[in-house]
Amino acid sequence: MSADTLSNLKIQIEKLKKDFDQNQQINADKKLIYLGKKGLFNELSKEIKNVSNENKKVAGQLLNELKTYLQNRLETNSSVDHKNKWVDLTIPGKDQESGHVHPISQAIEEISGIFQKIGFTRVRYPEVDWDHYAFEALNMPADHPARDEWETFFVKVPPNKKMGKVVLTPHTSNGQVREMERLKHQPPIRMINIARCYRRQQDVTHTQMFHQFEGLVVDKGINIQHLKGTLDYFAQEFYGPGTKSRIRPFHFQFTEPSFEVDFSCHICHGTGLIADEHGDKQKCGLCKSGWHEVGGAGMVHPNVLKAGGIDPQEYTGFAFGWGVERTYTLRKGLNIDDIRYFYSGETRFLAQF
Ligand code: FA5
Repeated sequence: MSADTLSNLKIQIEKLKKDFDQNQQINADKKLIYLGKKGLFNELSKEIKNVSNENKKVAGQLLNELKTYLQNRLETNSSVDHKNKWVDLTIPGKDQESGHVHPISQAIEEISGIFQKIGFTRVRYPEVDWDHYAFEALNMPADHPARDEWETFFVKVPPNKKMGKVVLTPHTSNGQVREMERLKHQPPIRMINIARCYRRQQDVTHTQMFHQFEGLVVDKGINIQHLKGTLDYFAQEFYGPGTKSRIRPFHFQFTEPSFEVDFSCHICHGTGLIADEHGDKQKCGLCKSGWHEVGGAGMVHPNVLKAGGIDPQEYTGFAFGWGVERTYTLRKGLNIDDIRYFYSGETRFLAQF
């Protein structure tokens, strides 16, 4: 047991030395990380309490040697010769690492551009909004069971008599009636609303904060073909030529009919099968079915048009709402199996984009 602890300590000392030698930071930072009060050396020294009494002396010696090693290295690596007090100005400086736009912000810019090319206007609506816009005006009256699907965070403030409680928006559909109001109930409407959304969900495909983009088109004579054409256009623009879209019957309270939207898989091109090294067909490992689901869509429910002051006898519309993270991770060449990485602050992950 005690020998084990001593050999563990030796391993950790070697690891720390290696880590120190590979660390490219400037000396002042390294000094703080390794020899600072809360530095790695002091952390490791605490291990001595686990070493048996008979081995404590050896452990102490090893730690002293480690400290001297680190101190010497810091001194020899320094561009300042402390003994002679001169500075070697010819030593090249260290490049400042420059950051870049977050991959999800890049995706948002690209998505906005794609829709702006076909006449959609990018809008922003509150991410902390009234229940009225998030649910009530979307044909989900108080206590309607459909509300449960949105796993909503409610804000602890007094409710408004007309607008209800305050919520962290669980979807960008809150922008639908707001846009109808902004345009004084006068179609044509062609909006793309991209914003943060919040839900009580967390796993490899869900985060508590995520982004959605919501399209809304309202005009005279708008039908499902316009929706399908828009989906196909986006599929080709965002995922590349040959990508197809598919709609499947679904249910949302605020669209009728409603659909789930899928895009064809870029690996197996919608077949669900790929050939292995012997030419035999195997199930596609990415999609398993040929298609990836990205979100919902449908024809705007007459009650939603009415809530926005638009006559459903005169106008019709379509709407769609998809997750930016989900849409982005399905892109060719990206193999992101956990969307939580986007918000982990892990620079080794983010630097790849
Ligand atoms: C909606 O939110 C509807 N508002 C979409 C809609 C708009 C339908 C307009 C019809 C007309 P849904 O709950 O399925 O639908 O979410 C849509 C997409 O948002 C999901 O497919 C997923 O891509 C993304 N999404 C939902 N919850 C999360 C989450 N917690 N983390 C990451 N992405 C999420």
